[in-house]
Amino acid sequence: MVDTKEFAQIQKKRDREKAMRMRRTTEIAEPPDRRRSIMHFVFIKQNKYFKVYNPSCSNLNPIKTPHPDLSRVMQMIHVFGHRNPDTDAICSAIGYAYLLRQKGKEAKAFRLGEINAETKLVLERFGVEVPEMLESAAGKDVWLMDHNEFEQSADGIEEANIVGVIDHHKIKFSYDKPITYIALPWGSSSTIVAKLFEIEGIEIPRDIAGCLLSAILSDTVIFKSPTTTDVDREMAEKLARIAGIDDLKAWGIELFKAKSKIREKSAREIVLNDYKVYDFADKKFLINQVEVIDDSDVLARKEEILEEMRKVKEEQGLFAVLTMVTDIMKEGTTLLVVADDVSPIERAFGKKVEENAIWLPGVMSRKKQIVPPLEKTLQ
Ligand SMILES: [Mn+2]
Repeated sequence: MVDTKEFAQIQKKRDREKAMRMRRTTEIAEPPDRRRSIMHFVFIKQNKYFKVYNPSCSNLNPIKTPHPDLSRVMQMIHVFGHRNPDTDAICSAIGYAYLLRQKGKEAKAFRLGEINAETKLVLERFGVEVPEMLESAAGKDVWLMDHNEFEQSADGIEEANIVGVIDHHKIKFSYDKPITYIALPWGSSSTIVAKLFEIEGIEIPRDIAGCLLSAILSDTVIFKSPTTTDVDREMAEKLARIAGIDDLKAWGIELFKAKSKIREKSAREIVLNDYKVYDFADKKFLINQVEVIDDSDVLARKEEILEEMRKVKEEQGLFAVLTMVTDIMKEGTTLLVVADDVSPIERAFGKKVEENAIWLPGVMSRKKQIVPPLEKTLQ
């Protein structure tokens, strides 16, 4: 048993140590030369948004035990979104790399694949350069944007030094050391980036605002997707004012028109338009999405598309290839299905697959309305 006196002494000692730690943290934050390298972490700790960030604590006590990565802090940070990038993957990376640079870090946005027609339109409209392609992340300091699964990330990600993650997808991430992980269930990663500008008190330039705005419109399907939150709407309006976009919705439709120029695309390009590969209890699903203003162009080519889906399934040894043909005006999705066994898919959506298709009214979002029911049925 510990007696009261001894207990009080232990308590006192602990308080003293805590005070020392706190003092160190403040001291470290002050010298201007060191400030740059660790300000990020100190800022996060002192900020009222602490809970949201849930940052690593080891970074706060570098004098006592030098953090192994302090020496690398000024190395260039590679910021990138997922493979087969969409507008959010590209624009959130462009926005966050800019924000990091404003905070005195060396950071650059990269891409993990060719940009789509929509992203191209956005970058041209706001005069932003297409990010460089990243061949391998091995040995590099990286920030993952708009994804957290290694399967969707860069080659060599296992050998990269992950500094942080900003994402709005389900968390399937584990790492062998503490990092900054910012996850919020908002409509786009670009909304989170815009919020970070606000929190840091850094002004968003016009071109970055245009990129972030476009990514919000794209990811939320002009606010029609059930993933949309009030924060997305608020942020989009604020960004539109900065970017000089008067009619948000008209710009959104223009983006979707660019994205859905299906006639110019080959069946293969349609099947691999915007896909992600998922592993549901060892069954690999490739789930692709095509968002269109009018689905008749795509559905007229259904047989040709199904044929290509069968080829992709064979080539990649998949259990199923699904193509969501989402009509943003009708607000629904025709799910094209090629699978070893359609029964789990039928159970997941409570409907029969007829002629390789299921009509799903109201379904707009892969991650919220397609992935969860499949995962639930299969696991
Ligand atoms: Mn996204």
